[in-house]
Formats: sequence, structure tokens, C-alpha cells
Amino acid sequence: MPVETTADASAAKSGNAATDRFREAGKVGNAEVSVERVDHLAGKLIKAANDIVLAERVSYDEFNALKAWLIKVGEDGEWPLFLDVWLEHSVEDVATDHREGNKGSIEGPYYVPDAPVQDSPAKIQMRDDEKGTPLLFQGQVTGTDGSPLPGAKIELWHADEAGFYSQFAPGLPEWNLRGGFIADEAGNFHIDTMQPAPYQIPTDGACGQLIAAAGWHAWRPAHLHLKVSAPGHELLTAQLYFPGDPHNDDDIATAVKPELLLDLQPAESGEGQQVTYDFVLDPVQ
Ligand code: MBD
Ligand code: FE
Repeated sequence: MPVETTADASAAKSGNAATDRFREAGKVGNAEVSVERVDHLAGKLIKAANDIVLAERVSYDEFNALKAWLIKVGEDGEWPLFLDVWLEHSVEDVATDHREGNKGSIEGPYYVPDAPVQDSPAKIQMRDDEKGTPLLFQGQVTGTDGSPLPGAKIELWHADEAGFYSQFAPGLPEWNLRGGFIADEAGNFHIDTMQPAPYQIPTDGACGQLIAAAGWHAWRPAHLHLKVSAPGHELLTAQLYFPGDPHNDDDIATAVKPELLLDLQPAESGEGQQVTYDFVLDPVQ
């Protein structure tokens, strides 16, 4: 078997990896959803679809195109991608609209738990010849009452300069550009990483087929993914974005919020950029 590289990346590989990851994440089969709630929600969804068919006079050709496409979404393992791109942002809004601390954003399909953890200050795992612009990401984690949260954990994961995520595109070291970081006794963290590229969702799978058929674009703006946690506080899942990215205003995943834009400065080290971004966590209710 020849060694795989990122040139061998495909929709089905990243999609099936995301599907496997979801199955392993312990989110399946442990939800308590009552018969009444399923009746209500599934009933509403089916009625909404029927209303569209009747109002838009959907033909058998269109119905069969939908059926074939839904089959392909499963074959390509792209249900996590499809749902996270086009639906998760609303679920995230509902889940977090009570918060007074930081705005969050969607997790997306490419989180992997249990990345290697280091004490801050630290450098995220990357290849010796990792390409791109160095990025120093630093800040402080506090509670909504302003008190610092010593030992808060910041998990960071993001794409590389070519737009690939380790463990979802072949040919990358397992934990490349993924890691956990423990803030110091004042809640401060300091992480050296590399600026990610804008991300185009795979074009050669079912989601790409829909995007092409509808004449949409497949881009997400460049982003950092984060989970910030501290005992007694709600887990914050967020993404942070780079001002000036052409897709900040038309993210395919509708996951950009003004509060999540970074204020980048030239790095004091002289290499690349640096940014300070503080996190405020809500207490557990
Ligand atoms: C991503 O990198 C992502 O963050 C989301 C939400 C969907 C697809 C790819
Ligand atoms: Fe992402």
C-alpha cells in the first residue's frame, strides 16, 4: 500500500471518519426523548416536508433525485457534515441563549476528544515544516463574576494552511494542530499555533453535489475551534474568525458571530501574528 497523503483526501474518507467519530462519542442511544416529543417533532418535520411538496408541486423526478441524494449522503458518511453545516447553528442558539458569558458557536464534525494536554505556555503539535503564518493565541479565562479560573482547560483544533484536519484527511500526524492546554493560576493561557486556511467542505461527496446542483458555494471562513472548560462552569464550544476573510459574511455553516472575530496584531516576536481573546464562562445552573 502506498503511503497516503493529503492529496488522497476525499469526501467519503472525511465523512466516514466523522461518522465513526460520532458513533464513538457517546452521543448515540443515551438521549431520553419521550414518545410525546418524538410524536411532536417528527410529526412537525414530516408535515413541513409534505407542505413543501404540495406548495411547490414537487414532481416524481424531483422526489427521486431527493431519494437518490439521501442514499448517497449515507454512503459517503456525510450525515454529520450535512447536519452540522445546515442545522447545528440553530441547535447551538437554543442551547446557549441563556448565557451571559461568551458567545459560542457550533462544534462541527471534526472534534476529537482526549487530545494530548500541556500546561500553558505551550506550542500545539505541528509538523517540523508546518507551513503558514505563526499565530500566538493568548488570553484569560474568567467566570461571569470576573474571577479568574485557574487551571481552566482550552482545547484547540483547526485546519492547516491547506485546509486539512488531522484524523479526517489522510497523511497528517494524528494530533496535528490539536491539543489541550491548561491555563495558569491566574487563568491565563498562551498557545503557539499556525493560522488556518479558509475551509472548503468536500466537493466530491453528497454535500458537494447538493452545493453544485443548487449553485451555492462550499466555503467556511478560516476558523479556530475551541472548547473551554472549568469545574463548576458550563462548557463553552466556540469558533474564532479572522477579520477580512471573504466568507465571514456568508459562511456556509452560518456559524460566524461578531463577538467571535479576532483582533489580530503583528507578533511581538516579529514572526506572524498574535491575538488576545478572553473567555468568560457561565456558572453551571
Ligand atoms: C468544518 O471545519 C466545520 O467547522 C464545520 C462546522 C463544518 C464543516 C467543516
Ligand atoms: Fe472547522
